[in-house]
Amino acid sequence: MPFRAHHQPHENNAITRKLSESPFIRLIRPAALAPLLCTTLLATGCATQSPHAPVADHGTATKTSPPSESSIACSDVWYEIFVRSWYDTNGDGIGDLNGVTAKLDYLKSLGISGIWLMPINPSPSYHGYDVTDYYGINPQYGTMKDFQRLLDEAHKRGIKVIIDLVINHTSDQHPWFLAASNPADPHHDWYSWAKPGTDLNATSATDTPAWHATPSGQHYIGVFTGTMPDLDYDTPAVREEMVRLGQFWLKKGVDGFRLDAAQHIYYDFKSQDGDPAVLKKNLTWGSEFRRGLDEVRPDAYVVGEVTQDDAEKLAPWFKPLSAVFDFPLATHLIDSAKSERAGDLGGVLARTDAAYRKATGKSGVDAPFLSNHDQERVMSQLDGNAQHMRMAAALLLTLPGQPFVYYGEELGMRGKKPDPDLREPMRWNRDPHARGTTAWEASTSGNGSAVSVAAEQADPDSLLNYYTKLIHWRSTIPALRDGDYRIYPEANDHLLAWQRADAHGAVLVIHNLSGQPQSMPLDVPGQPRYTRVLRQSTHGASLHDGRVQLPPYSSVVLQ
Ligand SMILES: [Ca+2]
Repeated sequence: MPFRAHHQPHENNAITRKLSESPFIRLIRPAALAPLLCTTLLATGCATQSPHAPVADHGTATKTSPPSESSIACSDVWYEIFVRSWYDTNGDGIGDLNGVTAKLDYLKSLGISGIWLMPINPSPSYHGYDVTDYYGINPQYGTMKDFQRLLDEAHKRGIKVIIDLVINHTSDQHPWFLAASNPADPHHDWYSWAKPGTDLNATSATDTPAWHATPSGQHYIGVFTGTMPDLDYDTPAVREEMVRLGQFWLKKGVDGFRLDAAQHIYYDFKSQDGDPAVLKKNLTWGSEFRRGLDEVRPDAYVVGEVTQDDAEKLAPWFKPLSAVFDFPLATHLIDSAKSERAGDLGGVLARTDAAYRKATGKSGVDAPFLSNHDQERVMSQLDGNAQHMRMAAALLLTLPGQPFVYYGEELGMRGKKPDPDLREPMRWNRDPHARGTTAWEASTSGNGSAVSVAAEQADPDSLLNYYTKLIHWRSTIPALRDGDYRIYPEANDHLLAWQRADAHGAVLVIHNLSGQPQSMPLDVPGQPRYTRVLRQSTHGASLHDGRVQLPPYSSVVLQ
């Protein structure tokens, strides 16, 4: 289901105040302002989505403009935050919810329109993916009041907030599981127990032992580890509880969820890999959950973690959920940036778009990303090559859908496994020990003082400013943000080109992945004629004699 913009009057007022302070608005004579605002509104139709585009939100223009197609398919750039590593406001070295609030203006200036908070519930682990109280806030991160303030402040800035919902499994210290070992307790049926004849050596869907023993010698399923017992979704009370849980957080004001381990709700054993009956049960559950959320908030954005290796296997999930993360695409994007060759990426994008369009009847539903908290950071995958990093970012941020950026990615932070090294403290200052920088673990991944917000904000050519520029391309060019994907034929393997088209017209995006200048013909039969360079990531792109000339490692948008 498409994401619908969440318009609240108080948000719009906040944006009006912000805009009246913006240099862009101040530069324009009042007489010129009204038509410009109207035109822009009609073109974007996405008032709370475009942080740096001039947004008409005062009265008449909003009311008299019919909702445009683009307001239905508004495409946000999301940002994944590990709260523990983000920003510490009380000096205990641990990031906190007030720290997220404190840095909303940083995200706003980057152009982010939504944040995904990794688990914020109480949990015995540092990462939080084993919850002991789904209705509470991890006391290390703050209080429910802090969370409410974070939601209010984010919404004032037009930034949506989704939270991680870790509902495939609980912690083995969750009161439900502690009670469940008693077969007479109603919670016993909330988990899956071995019966006589069960193969206790079975391999789980994540390639670990599936069965684990309690101290009393009963065996239960834990698809990831024994400390994460899987809930049994065949038990109606479990499904009802999780709908209640989703509704609880929507009523608090969250804008949706990231569903952890979504495919493992019913996919427990390796032997079930690719089993259509298991997929069907998962999708049926997803639809039931979605209907429950719809009762409170039909526009809630729900993005699922489904680790499958091609778009055909991901496509069915786009019916119950708003989107699933595009894991296979991430690999292709990084491979192309690294090899400086398009390879099959153009074909992958076309097949992906076709698969999702077939499943949903829409374009632009994808949730692309480069890496997340479970994967080697992009800059490490690219061996620290700054040009390749820029190309990967440019590919990501010119795609259809709702791209996700992992915190620190925009700085070029590095990090390889083990997991804690993928989740190191966000680098705010040149000095890693500066006040506010979290210290729950040391920064060991070789992120020097130059890889910091302070250093990169001061450098116009920094990766941070590159991300900011690309995200703002997206917020100021409606077709780039909300348009659908159309393949554009080109034969040069160092180039990647695609069209993005909406009701207002098409733009052509071209990336030169290589370190050499490249040129490309634009007089392709059957394709629109592009005659103007609308944006370029570096200087020196030009159009003449029916060809576009591209400097090394550059991206352009043509109209
Ligand atoms: Ca703290």
